[in-house]
Amino acid sequence: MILISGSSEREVVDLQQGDYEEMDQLAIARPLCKAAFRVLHAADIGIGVARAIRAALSGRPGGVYLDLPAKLFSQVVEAEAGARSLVKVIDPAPAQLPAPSAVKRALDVLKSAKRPLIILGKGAAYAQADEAIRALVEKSGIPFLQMSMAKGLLPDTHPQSAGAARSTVLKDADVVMLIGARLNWLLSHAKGKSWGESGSKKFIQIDIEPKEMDSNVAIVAPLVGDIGSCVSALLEAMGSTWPAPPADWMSAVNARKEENIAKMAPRLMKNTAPMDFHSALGALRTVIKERPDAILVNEGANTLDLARGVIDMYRPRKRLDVGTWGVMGVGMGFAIAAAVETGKPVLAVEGDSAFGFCGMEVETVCRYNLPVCIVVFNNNGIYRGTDLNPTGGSDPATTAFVKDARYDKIIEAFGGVGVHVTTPDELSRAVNKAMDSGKPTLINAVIDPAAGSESGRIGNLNPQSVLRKK
Ligand code: TZD
Ligand code: MG
Repeated sequence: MILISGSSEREVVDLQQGDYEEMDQLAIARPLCKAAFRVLHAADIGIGVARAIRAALSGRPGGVYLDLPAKLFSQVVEAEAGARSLVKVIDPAPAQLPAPSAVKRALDVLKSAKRPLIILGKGAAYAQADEAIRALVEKSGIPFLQMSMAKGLLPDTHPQSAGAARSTVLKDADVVMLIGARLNWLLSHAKGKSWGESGSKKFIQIDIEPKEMDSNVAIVAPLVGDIGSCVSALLEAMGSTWPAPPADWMSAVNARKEENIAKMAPRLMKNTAPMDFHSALGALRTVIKERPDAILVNEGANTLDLARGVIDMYRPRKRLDVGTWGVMGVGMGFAIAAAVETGKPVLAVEGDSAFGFCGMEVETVCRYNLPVCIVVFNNNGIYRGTDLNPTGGSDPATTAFVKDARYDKIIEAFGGVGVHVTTPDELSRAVNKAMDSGKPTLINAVIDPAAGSESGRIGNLNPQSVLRKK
């Protein structure tokens, strides 16, 4: 993303003389962006934009800020000189080939594995090397996990998908090959109970960013390069015969998968009011199965964590969520951008609190008549709607919202379609209708306020009281 913004006059800002909207925007943007540039002369716009494009797209992609002070806007150049000053950016995301020795090292480690695992991250999805990645995974025969925004790179229903046996494979694998996935908090930094015995694993890591290696634990086989080139190099070096992973590992993974899928199935099919997260998500899971090209936007706590596990994705880059930073309020912006950019129907599954951070954008959705269907999982609050004020005072708990609010009325104010549903059947009917019609729709989906848990599925990250622990 390149953010281009006007800014106040340099002289006034630099001397802090009190300008209208005075702010040193470049300085503020710099620590938050991959690169930040300022253009002071009209003749430099071409080169400024070229630098911004290259910075955003090369290596590990990232956001770039381009600062255009007020004085620039009044400048003029001859049309012809202006046209000549524009720069065509040649090869903005150049291939970065891995060293052959690094490819061999990675394959040697992979071959030695008794219980191998592949983890695909969003970097793998961004790389748009879908065919090569699928070929590598299938040729290796290794079980794989897909991080949230990698979901759909291979279908979540693929026979090698270990999504339903996540905790088993993380704990028991002996060699883990990361493809465009960071060992950040979403993977518990590769430490702790969920990763089994400490030191029990070897990591192979494919990433375009050399600094990513050894970020949290030692990487025995770093493979630095763009993912398409790295994966192709691995495929070629694997040759035509590559041994399948040991059968006992595959059957252990499959047994756990089947057990977990069978355990989950009845929870996803319950068709009663009030809905809980699982029964509502069970309905939406079918919608996406039948409409694999739709784009799924997702934010919230329980609404996010459970949807990630329940809703299978079938195509790459169709799932947009809060990502590594877990920021609430991205949902409507993502939904609008996805609808405008692709013209495809968008399903935005929003916690009621998450929706509150960006809900006013339904006006934009209606103004541009975008094919966006918003489902607000209304459980009367943040995580749960049943919390009590711990001080005993008359104010509601900080996590509890107005009871039984009708979010569907909000979109009606702008001419969109509002629907109030209380059962999974009603929910799927309403979503299918919205997706067929392409009309801006907001569905208020009533969820049992007692169904959620604090912080969704990441309550383990909350600080624990030393006293309570005893
Ligand atoms: N503020 C911002 C900008 N981002 C955040 N992630 C938070 C606050 C903290 N936070 C979460 O991490 S999830 C969440 C907040 C406020 C909302 C959870 O409530 P919800 O979801 O209604 O969206 P569920 O389904 O009730 O759990
Ligand atoms: Mg909620």
